[in-house]
Amino acid sequence: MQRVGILGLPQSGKSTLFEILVQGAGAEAAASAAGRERIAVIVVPDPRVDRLAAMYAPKKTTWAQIQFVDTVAAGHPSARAAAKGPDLFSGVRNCDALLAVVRAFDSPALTAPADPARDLRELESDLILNDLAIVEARRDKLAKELRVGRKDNEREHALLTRLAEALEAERPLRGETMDAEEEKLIRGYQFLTRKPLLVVVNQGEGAPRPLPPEGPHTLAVGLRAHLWREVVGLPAEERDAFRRELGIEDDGLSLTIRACYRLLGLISFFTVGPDEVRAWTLHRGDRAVDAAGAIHTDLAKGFIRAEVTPCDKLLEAGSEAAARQQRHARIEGRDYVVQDGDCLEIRFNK
Ligand SMILES: Nc1nc2c(ncn2[C@@H]2O[C@H](COP(=O)(O)OP(=O)(O)O)[C@@H](O)[C@H]2O)c(=O)[nH]1
Ligand SMILES: [Mg+2]
Repeated sequence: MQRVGILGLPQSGKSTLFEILVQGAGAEAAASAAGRERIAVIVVPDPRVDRLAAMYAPKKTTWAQIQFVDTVAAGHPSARAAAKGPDLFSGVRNCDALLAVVRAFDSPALTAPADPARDLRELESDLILNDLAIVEARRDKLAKELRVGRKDNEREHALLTRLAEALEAERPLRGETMDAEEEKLIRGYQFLTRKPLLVVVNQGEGAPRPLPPEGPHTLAVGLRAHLWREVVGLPAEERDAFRRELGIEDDGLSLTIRACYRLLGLISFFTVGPDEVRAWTLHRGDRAVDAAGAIHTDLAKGFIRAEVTPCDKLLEAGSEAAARQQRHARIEGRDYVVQDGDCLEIRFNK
């Protein structure tokens, strides 16, 4: 399951967004063992799953899931002093992506007027310093080894030198190109500025502010935390009507999750039948054999072929038989690149 860590300066609206996600999905949040984070497993809303479930009336319907982590304020001077270096971000270190909430509304609790670009710079520079501390500590150790003639980590030393240069020039590592071997060398460090970043500009109630520029592995969306918090506070059946009244088309949960999927390059495929209709998560570009492996390692090991029907065609046809008759079902091999919305049936040798 993919994990997204929410970061931001104090009072930017992190916890408000987290509540929107938790309540919107009808989930529950749990405190982490250290007590510094709250974690929630969120069911990914997907109207395609609803429609497939209506068609099959299965015994069980399983939606995809994604995890969100709400942290204590990062980048706050007192938080910075309290937590020594890397520890400040320990709660999001093992996340697949980071979500930075920046404040674009004026808050009575804060004297500084809203300046999303300034806050984003401040947060990014905290992340950069955190990565730089790790890079430098490791590079010093490797340099000592090199001096006494131990050359086995020469490649890593050269790479870390390059990364240190980027960080010192205040360039996050998201923009650095690395080959597969280099990726592997640094994977264990979990560099924060290497993680894809979703910037959520909390627009407040006023005129929306421009979004920061998007870049490599960086997306930006606008959010109206207060308003959307009110909407999810209503009973589920009243939410749509209230949203229409306010002229809000989207809801915070769907918008945030869609953005995370886009940021992480995720797609969904489905398995369908009278027992279960289920959504699964893959990376864009993954093959049929990877989809089989997501379901069970045995299915990947014994993979023979996949029967593929795009779910919109299946829903249009109304039944598997009709979809076959209309030639929407195809047989594909292990290297078939799975498309978002494919319904897959994997044939395999036990
Ligand atoms: N006016 C306004 N206040 C907001 C908005 N979003 C959050 N707040 C308020 O800002 C304060 C901090 O929000 P919170 O989510 O706790 O921020 P955190 O410190 O980043 O977790 C709370 O009093 C929120 O009610 C918004 O969109 N508009
Ligand atoms: Mg908070």
